Parts: sequence; C-alpha cells; structure tokens
Amino acid sequence: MQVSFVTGNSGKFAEAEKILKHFGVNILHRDLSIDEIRSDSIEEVASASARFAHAELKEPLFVEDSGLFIPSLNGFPGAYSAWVFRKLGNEGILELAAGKEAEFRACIAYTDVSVAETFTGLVKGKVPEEIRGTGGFGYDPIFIPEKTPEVRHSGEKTFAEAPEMKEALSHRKRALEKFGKYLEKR
Ligand code: ITT
Repeated sequence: MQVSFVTGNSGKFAEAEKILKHFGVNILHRDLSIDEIRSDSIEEVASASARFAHAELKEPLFVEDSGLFIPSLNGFPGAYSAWVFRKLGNEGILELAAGKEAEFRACIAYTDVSVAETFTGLVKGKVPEEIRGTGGFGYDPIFIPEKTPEVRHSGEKTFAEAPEMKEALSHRKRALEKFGKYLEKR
C-alpha cells in the first residue's frame, strides 16, 4: 500500500517511513506549503491541514501535527511548538522549564476520498537541566522519557542521546502504530 506524507520536516518523514514499513505501507514525501490554522489543539490543526492538502493533491495522504507540552506552563509550547522552536530554541525552553515534567504528543490526520481519521500518540517525560545529545531533531535534546522497564536508558538519557530509545517509545511511534493497524485493515 502507498500513501503520501505531507510534511516539510525530514526528521518526521524518516521516522514515519521506518515505522510504517513494518505494516507494509510505503510512504511518499510531499512537501506542500500549508497555511496551518491557529488552534491550541493539535488534532484540529492536523485535521484542517489534511483537508487542505487533500483538496490540493487529491490522493490518499496524511499530515502530522506534534509538539512538546509542559503542564506547569499550561501546555506551552504545545500546538505552537514549531514557532516557539524557531523563536526561543532549546535554550529558551530550558530557561523556562529545566527539571519540569513534559510530554510529547503527535496527531496524525489521514484523508482520502471517503474518510477523515485521526490517530494520536503521547510520551511522558521531563526536561533535563541542560541540552544533551546530537541525534533526532527539534526538542529531542531536551526531553527525557519516563522510565520503562523494557527500554534501556529510559528515565536517564534524552531522545537525542539515544535515538533507538526514541524509535521504541516516541509519541510519533505510538500514533503511527495506531495508523498502521488501521491501514492494515482497510
Ligand atoms: P510539518 O511540515 O510536518 O508541519 P513542522 O516541523 O512544522 O513540520 P509541526 O508544525 O508539527 O512540524 O511542529 C512540531 C514542532 O515540534 C517541530 O518543529 C519540532 O520542533 C517539535 N517536535 C515535534 N515532534 C518532535 C520530535 O519527535 N522530537 C523533537 N521535536 C519534535
């Protein structure tokens, strides 16, 4: 099966390609410029972007909206993560939230001629005291996932220090697995 992933973020695309392969799904990279709506909800943003992209490209496709949510900052930067990353970077978030709880969330919105579905994934963790690691992208150097017994380094290293750990338990992996199972049944 083949489906397009509309994204300007090559880090997201590489992660999705690897995970969806396990479900027999081949993805094509489409880099369409989308004017995202402004909303606190990544589900609303993803759904609106998928509708927009489908009207343009007229093929089965998905988009993904994601972000880092910090409960003690009322969920900031949340749905505004891309903009905040450009303005403040990881240094800025550390100044606001070093040592605080955080979670990554991802929402995939899939659309073809007959359906519009969303799939969400989440991973809880915390912000370290300093930037650590060079792997991954975006906020990966400032996110330590919660400890899980099955995964080495969880609760200790950042996603950027241990990309194999990110592969095993990220928000994107969790959303993509739900999506992959859905596509398998179609
Ligand atoms: P799109 O073209 O797919 O929209 P984007 O990078 O603009 O790409 P979003 O609008 O979904 O993506 O913004 C999410 C931001 O949150 C993104 O720019 C990253 O800075 C951050 N982010 C999302 N997932 C992440 C991950 O797995 N690791 C690190 N940072 C992540």
